[in-house]
Amino acid sequence: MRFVDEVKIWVEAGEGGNGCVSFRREKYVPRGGPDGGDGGRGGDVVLVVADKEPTLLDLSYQQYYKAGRGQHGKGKLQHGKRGETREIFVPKGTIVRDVETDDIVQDLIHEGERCVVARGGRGGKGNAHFKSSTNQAPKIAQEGGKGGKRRLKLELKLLADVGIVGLPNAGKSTLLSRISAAHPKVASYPFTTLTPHLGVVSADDSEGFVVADIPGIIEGAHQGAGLGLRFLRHIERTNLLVIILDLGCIDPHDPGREYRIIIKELESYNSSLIQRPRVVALNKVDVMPSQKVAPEVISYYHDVAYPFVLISAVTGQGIGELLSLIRRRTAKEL
Ligand SMILES: Nc1nc2c(ncn2[C@@H]2O[C@H](COP(=O)(O)OP(=O)(O)OP(=O)(O)O)[C@@H](O)[C@H]2O)c(=O)[nH]1
Ligand SMILES: [Mg+2]
Repeated sequence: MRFVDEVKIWVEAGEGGNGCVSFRREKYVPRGGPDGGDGGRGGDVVLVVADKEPTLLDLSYQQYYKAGRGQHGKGKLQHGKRGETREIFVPKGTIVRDVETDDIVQDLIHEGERCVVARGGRGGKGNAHFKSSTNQAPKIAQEGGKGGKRRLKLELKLLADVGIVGLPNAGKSTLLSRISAAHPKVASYPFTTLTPHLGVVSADDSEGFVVADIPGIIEGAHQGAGLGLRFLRHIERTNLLVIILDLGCIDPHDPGREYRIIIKELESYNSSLIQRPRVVALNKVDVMPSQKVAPEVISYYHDVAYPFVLISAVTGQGIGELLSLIRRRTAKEL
């Protein structure tokens, strides 16, 4: 399935129905007064958060959404019916912006949350409202108001507590599938993961947390290399980053090379990401037993990227320690 995390749409609320000009006509009631009913309000356009929508995919097929118009008023003081509300379902984590002003209209987080993005026009008043001592038979009624219309940009930023970042092939997806029930694709070539995946890590004694696995980033991603940095938006809301590195790729003569690339790319995307608490996981320790890991590598990570942990996403070695580090580091936020 395609993963769509940005769309632009037009929304237009319904016009209000017109008020009615009518006079009471009944046998034995000569010159019955004005009895024109009011028009109904136009329908609103409302965004509704629904779990069933994992991405903004459905909205990318349709760009224009209009709510129903209010019915016109009728004689005998009958008011027009309200126009039908137009509901648009969006995933959790959708940020709504007005394209013209670029202001955030709403950040939609909770299941069932609703946000009126275009208000229906008011219903016009029927002539019954315009009767006065000097005008007993008004032949005027009000037209319905126009419905609001605007262009919106919807941006999905997944809601996760922990984000896994790393170069392609480092083992991000393997780690996610190890610690949660998610099954992202794992393969021995770079850029296996093309869209973000979420997994829930459950715990017996405390609340579980949500982990996001995103596509790999490479040097120069901020200039568009590889898949670029656009997927980093899905870890922007996390409380902690797990930076995962492939031990086999680390050169003891320059043990920080890969690590620095990741930090630099995170910084180019959003400098607040490098202030985020983080844990470094040196992966694939099964192919390089811990006692064989060069002391330069250990001392570099000890000094520069503390806390770090040696893990194997395949055998499970060090995963318990990684999870307890994650829990400890996020204890305040989670
Ligand atoms: N030996 C060993 N291999 C691993 C380990 N973790 C991952 N791998 C292998 O490394 C390769 C890449 O793993 P993925 O989980 O797909 O890596 P990724 O970081 O998600 O890669 P992209 O999605 O392409 O960015 C696969 O062949 C995995 O089987 C590990 O702990 N030990
Ligand atoms: Mg992957």
